[in-house]
Amino acid sequence: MTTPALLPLSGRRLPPLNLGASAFPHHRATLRLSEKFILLLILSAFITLCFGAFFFLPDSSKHKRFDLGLEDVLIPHVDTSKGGKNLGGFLIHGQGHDEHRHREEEERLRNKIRADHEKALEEAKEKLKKSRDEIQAEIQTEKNKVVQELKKKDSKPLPPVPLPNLIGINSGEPADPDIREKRNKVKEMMKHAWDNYRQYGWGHNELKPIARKGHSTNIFGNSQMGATIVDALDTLYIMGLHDEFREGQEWIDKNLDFSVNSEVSVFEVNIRFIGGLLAAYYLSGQEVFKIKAVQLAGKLLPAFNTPTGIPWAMVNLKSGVGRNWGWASAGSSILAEFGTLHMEFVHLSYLTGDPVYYNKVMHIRKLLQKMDRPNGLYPNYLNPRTGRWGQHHTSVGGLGDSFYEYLLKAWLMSDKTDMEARKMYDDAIEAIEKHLIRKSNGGLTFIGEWKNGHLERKMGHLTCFAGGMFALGADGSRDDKAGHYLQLGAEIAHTCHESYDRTTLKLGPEAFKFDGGVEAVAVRQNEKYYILRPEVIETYWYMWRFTHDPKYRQWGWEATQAIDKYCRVSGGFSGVKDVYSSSPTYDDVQQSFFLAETLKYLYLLFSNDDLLPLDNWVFNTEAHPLPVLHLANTTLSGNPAYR
Ligand code: DMJ
Repeated sequence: MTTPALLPLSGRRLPPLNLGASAFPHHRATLRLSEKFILLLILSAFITLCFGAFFFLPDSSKHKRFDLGLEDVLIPHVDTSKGGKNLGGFLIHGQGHDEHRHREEEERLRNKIRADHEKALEEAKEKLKKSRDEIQAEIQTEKNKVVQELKKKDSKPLPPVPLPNLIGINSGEPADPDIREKRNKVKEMMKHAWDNYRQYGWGHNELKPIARKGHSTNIFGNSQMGATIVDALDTLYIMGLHDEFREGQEWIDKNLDFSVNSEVSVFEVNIRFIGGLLAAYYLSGQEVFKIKAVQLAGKLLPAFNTPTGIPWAMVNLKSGVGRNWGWASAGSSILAEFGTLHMEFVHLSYLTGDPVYYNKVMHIRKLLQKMDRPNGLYPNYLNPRTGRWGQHHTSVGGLGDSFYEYLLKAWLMSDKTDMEARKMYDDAIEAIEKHLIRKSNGGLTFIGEWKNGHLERKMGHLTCFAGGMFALGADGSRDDKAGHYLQLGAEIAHTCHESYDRTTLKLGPEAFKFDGGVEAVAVRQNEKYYILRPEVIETYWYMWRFTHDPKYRQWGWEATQAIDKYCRVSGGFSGVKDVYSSSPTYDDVQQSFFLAETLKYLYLLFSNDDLLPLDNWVFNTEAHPLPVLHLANTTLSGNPAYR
């Protein structure tokens, strides 16, 4: 008996059900079946069973019978000692039973089958009488069940991992009342930024504090993934803003969904989302953050499907299709983007026991190691199809910056065992010092940009992070040049402070020049803005940790006051368009990194060193702290022993 033979029962074919198959591609076939079709299928199976049972019942005259398992037809108290055999659940009885009793039972069985059959037919007819709306509602219920099942499957707990030593997550209260007050001021600013985002931009990526509505940029595609929530979590945590942390966690748990048809920046999503989620996981121990980080990482992996394994800059989270920025030289991927995945991806492999993430970033490293470097410098552009450099432009600011930072931090994060990363860092920094770092006529050390054999004497705000990086890398440097690198860090911090101090607002411009009598000042109008960036304050904090020179706290306090005075509005904090103007206009964006980085580094600057000590924590480039992994004598090649 086949299903089509039953179709006339319904009198008409229902249109095939569409249970949102696009959302659940692997359930596509099932979900397209019509509901009636499913009913009829069940019915036909039942009828087949009934008729089969009816026609193939053994003849009782042969005094043998199979127990069908129906309670009301069971022969009670079968005694196998009287010749009955138990064969794997089927009972075969011996001869000598009363024939009349068997006929009666057989008749009763036939009647029961007939009655069940009729009942099933009635039920099926009832179902077929249902209105379209009722059927739709039932479909919806079934669909919800499938969604719930899938969710359960997706969020199944990951293998347990022994957590590294998580030291200093609840410390840092300074004894000095003046410093405590400054620290509290920073916390109050965080609260102002968060509360306004909470009120006007909740769930959007960022906030427009003047228009008082959500904001997003192309780095997040057209998604609404709550970038500010994810980016801010660990800052909330270390500041003790636990209610705010919990509302963020709740939103992430209920709403953060990566199955969106949105083309996002692999780099930005990695540093802000994966970094933010991993840090929140390590600080709070809440599994949801780890699970979300791993889900998201899975969505980024298709970006690595290029001929060389160098990932595309962007990937569509739903389709997995990747591409590069239109503006990048010759279709290239960007050094600071594909070179800033290492920390997060190593942690993903550590936490999941799956080497796929580790292998992806190690492949990038190996490929870079093999390539010729003009003057020992890494160009910012690399074509992921050909594996060849694009334009020979090298920068420690935008397009290059965090690649160098991650070489150093890979070494630190490995408990200083990843010597390959340390060597690459040392080699790169040597070439940078030789070709890019100069002293201005006025005695300011600056880092310029190398463009096709020519040094541009311009430094970006982004480049100012390098002061902290040099200080962080001083210990363990080649030829014991620790003092030299700490000094270099101090000089960069000084130069960047000058770039702030020489403005009207005491906030630094986006880029500043050292040319034609100009020193640490922006020349072009479109380089005079300050968008709440953290790099200068980041360097103050590292320099403070390594030297405890009070000037770094002083400079940090100057910046705090300037931000509060010129960037604070009633709806949050905004960037300003011209730091040299006494009546600046706002850009109306509260960047997520303001909460993730700028305010976190300020808070750390006014905290004791036992809050997130640098021997135990390494900050990713978005200031998300990740613990040092003590992996000496181990590999991350998927050995379950290290899960
Ligand atoms: C942040 O997202 C990160 O620090 C990144 O490495 C560079 N730019 C911004 C902040 O300026």
